[in-house]
Formats: sequence, C-alpha cells, structure tokens
Amino acid sequence: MTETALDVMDEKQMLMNYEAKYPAIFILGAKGVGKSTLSNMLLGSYSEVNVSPIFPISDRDYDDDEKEETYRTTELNIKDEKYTIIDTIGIPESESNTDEIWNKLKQVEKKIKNIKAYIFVLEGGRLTQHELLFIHQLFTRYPKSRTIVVFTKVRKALVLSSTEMKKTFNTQISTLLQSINDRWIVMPSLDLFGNNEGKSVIASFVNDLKKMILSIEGKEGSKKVKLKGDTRGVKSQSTELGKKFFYGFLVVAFITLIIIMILVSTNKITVK
Ligand SMILES: Nc1nc2c(ncn2[C@@H]2O[C@H](COP(=O)(O)OP(=O)(O)OP(=O)(O)O)[C@@H](O)[C@H]2O)c(=O)[nH]1
Ligand SMILES: [Mg+2]
Repeated sequence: MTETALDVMDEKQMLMNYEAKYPAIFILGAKGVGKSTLSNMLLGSYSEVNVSPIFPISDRDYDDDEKEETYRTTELNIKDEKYTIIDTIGIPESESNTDEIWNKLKQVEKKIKNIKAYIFVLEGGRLTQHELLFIHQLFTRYPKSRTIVVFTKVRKALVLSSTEMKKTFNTQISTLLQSINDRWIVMPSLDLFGNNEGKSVIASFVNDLKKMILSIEGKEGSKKVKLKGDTRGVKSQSTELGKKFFYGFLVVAFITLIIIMILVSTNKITVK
C-alpha cells in the first residue's frame, strides 16, 4: 500500500474528529473525474513525478476493490484561515450501489457543523444523458449558495479561454451554472502544459479557486450573531448618549446653584 501524508483512520474515529475541525471544503463528483488531483493541487502538491501525493490518485485502470474509504481529510490554509479538505469517494454515475454512497456522504456531511464550500468536480466536454442526470442529482442534493464547479480533463484551448469553455455548455448546464452564480472554473493539468508552464498555470488556477472559496460567505448563523451584536451596539450607544446628557445637565444645574448661592451670600441678589 502506498504511504501518504495522511494517516488512514478508522471511519468512526474520523467522524468524531470532524465535529471539532475547521470549516470544511467538500470535494464531490463521479469516479475518476480528478477529485484527488484537485485536492492535491489545492494543497500545492503537483509535479510531473508526484512521488507522494497527499491524496492518493487513482490509476487509470484502477481496481474498485481497493477503494473502501468514503473520504480522506487534510488541512488547507487560505489566507491564514484553516479549512478541512474532504476528498470523497467517487460516486458511480449509474450503478446500483449509488444510493449507499450518497447516504454515506450525507452522514459525513451531517456531522460537520460548518461547511464552507461544496466543490463539484465534473468532466468537461460533451455529456451523456447519464452524466447530465448525475449532475442534476448533485445540484439538488447540496446547497447552491455554497457550490463551486470545477471542470476537468478538457483541451488546452478550453483551459485558457472561458469563452471557448462556455461554447461547450448546453442549456441545461448553463442554467445550472447560473443557479450557482457562475462559480465555475476549469482545472489545468501538467500533461497539457508541460512541467514549467504547467506549474504557473496551475498556481494561478489554485489562486483563483481559493478566491472563489473565500467569496462564499460564512455560515448564516455567524451572520445573525454579528447582526445581533451590532443592534446591541446601537442600543448601548444611545443609552450612553442619554446618560452623558443627563450628567451634563446635573453639572450645569449644580454650577448654577453654587453661583446663585454665592451671589445671595454676597448680597448681590436678594431673595424676598
Ligand atoms: N488529462 C487529465 N487527466 C486527469 C485530470 N485530472 C485527473 N486526471 C487523471 O484521472 C485519473 C483519476 O484522477 P483522480 O484525481 O484520482 O480522480 P478521483 O476523482 O479522485 O478518482 P476516485 O477517487 O477514484 O473517484 C488519474 O489518472 C489522473 O491523473 C485532468 O484534468 N486531465
Ligand atoms: Mg480520489
């Protein structure tokens, strides 16, 4: 078995650990579309001879029996904030055990309190009816406000030009992408660009993808807490102002009283 930077943990233990972990970034998609390749790219792990990728890459003709884990996780830093990447098992697009995998993924998702983003990894190019159905399933199962689509395995021209990429979208795909505010991006690969150019193209892709992740707002809950705090702030500000006004008035009244008493005592004014 290949040694990776990740310890292979018992699933139950991993589920327990999740609850205390950082905001999660779910990487989801069909089998062999490039989820682990993408996860490694986000972690800065890509090179022509990738001896020890953080997430194991599937062989082109891999054996399904080797793939028993539902997911693997590791930490990712974006601008000094920590996130947990969850690289999930490939969902079979049209096989009978699909439900079981969807359910397993749901269980993992339920355990995580704070999910930053769901990244759907889709193979670019012309889509079969099966693939379209599968993509619809993904879009209905996860919140659109937190979804990003990454297209993989496309021609160089499509990596380099979003206008060219858009030409490959049919109406269904365009509509789905609009429903997530057009948060989509195309993943480059080293085989297309060669090692030198490839590294800078991938670095810029990773940078853009990280920005896209950050553009997704924090949890609704934290927004509410903030608003509550703000309102409290406004209320206490007005109370503070009222207090200041009251004490100011007391000071003026006291000084006026002293002046009157002095004037009375020096017979400058008489009180009848
Ligand atoms: N040409 C090309 N090949 C890619 C790209 N992304 C991934 N691959 C190849 O596709 C195969 C599968 O990649 P993985 O990253 O393991 O895919 P995965 O989605 O994690 O696969 P599972 O975990 O088995 O579902 C590997 O041989 C990769 O080298 C890409 O953008 N272009
Ligand atoms: Mg994988």
